[in-house]
Amino acid sequence: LLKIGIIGTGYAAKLRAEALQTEPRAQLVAVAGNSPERTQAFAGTYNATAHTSWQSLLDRDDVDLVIIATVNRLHGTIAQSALKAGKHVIVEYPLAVDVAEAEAAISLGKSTNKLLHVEHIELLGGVHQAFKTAVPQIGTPFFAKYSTLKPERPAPDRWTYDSAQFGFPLVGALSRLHRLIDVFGKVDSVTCQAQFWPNPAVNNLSAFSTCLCTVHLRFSSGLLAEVTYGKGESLWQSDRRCEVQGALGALVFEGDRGTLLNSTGETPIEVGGRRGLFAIDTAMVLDHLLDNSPLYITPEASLYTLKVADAARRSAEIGRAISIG
Ligand code: NAP
Ligand code: BLA
Repeated sequence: LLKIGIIGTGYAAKLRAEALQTEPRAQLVAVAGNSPERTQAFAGTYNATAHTSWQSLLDRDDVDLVIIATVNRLHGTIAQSALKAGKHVIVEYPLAVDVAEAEAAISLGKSTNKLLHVEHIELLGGVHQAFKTAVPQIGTPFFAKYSTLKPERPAPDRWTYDSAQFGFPLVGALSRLHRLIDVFGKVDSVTCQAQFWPNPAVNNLSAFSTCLCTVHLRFSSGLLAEVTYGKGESLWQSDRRCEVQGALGALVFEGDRGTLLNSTGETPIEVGGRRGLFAIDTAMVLDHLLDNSPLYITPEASLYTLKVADAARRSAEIGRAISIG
């Protein structure tokens, strides 16, 4: 029986704990959270021990696997400490907000011979599966446009609206770049613009009320992609749309609806759901640890996308294109 500790008590942590409740091969034994009340409540619900710090959870000898589902800023440090403590690690994306920290965690995973798995549930979702299956039907793709905009009014006083906790927007929302890199491969260069609106209602200089990033990616294949990501109270129009144009046709995904366009007209594409993805990820990790079955992603692949996202951050800062080494 694999004994599991969860760090975090929010949405992802809850779905992990629920997945473990129906899992005969594993048992949730410990949880470490931020606010003591929420940690106690979480521990009570799932019959685990509450810890006031993630360090004390890592000190336990009976924990085999740690799930890191707390704010992004802490991912890299906790992952490294957990591996040093001899634990297997699942970390929700991003592996770290900083490239050097992510690299250090990956080499620790290798030297300790423990599993380091970075969750990328967007790859498991119905839209991505349908997208990946349909891409060969449009011939050589040359242009992609992917936009996720989320108006939220008023801007919440949450860690996801604080650059110090979330990281650069495309680092925190790494899945937006990772989806495209998973399908289209290596990136040669990146140009990015980022806008932030301050949030005077929050007593914290790294908090924003809106962020909006647009990045252009030149893939090694020659494909050009434009990715827009934004959230907050200055946005008035929501968007969740991905479009790819190719020599023989185009694919458009709007929300959960997919369409193939080509010389014969328009054909709807069947798209599966995006529920239960944390449970699928959890089961795949247990299958991997206990039966040696393959995982759907490597930490190196996640690191590569993190490098592209970090290049986008630097590009926005200096106002010029950045080549990916
Ligand atoms: P969430 O619901 O906001 O939970 C965040 C957790 O971090 C809570 O336990 C919260 O505790 C704690 N926390 C908040 N501020 C903190 C601070 N300053 N220092 C230490 N801990 C703090 O977030 P979530 O959606 O579960 O996201 C957790 C991780 O999963 C993130 O890395 C995210 O990128 C990743 N992820 C989430 C999803 C998703 O669908 N939600 C999908 C993919 C990846 P308190 O509430 O007590 O403050
Ligand atoms: C991703 N969702 C995320 C992330 C955060 C949240 C912090 C990681 C950062 C990012 O990629 O943006 C948080 N998502 C939320 C919150 C809500 C939300 C607070 O929808 C509030 C309603 N997540 C959900 C729900 C679904 C969901 C209800 O909370 C859908 C059933 C799915 N969230 C979901 C998926 C991802 C994600 C599939 C991966 C990102 C992607 O698909 O690109």
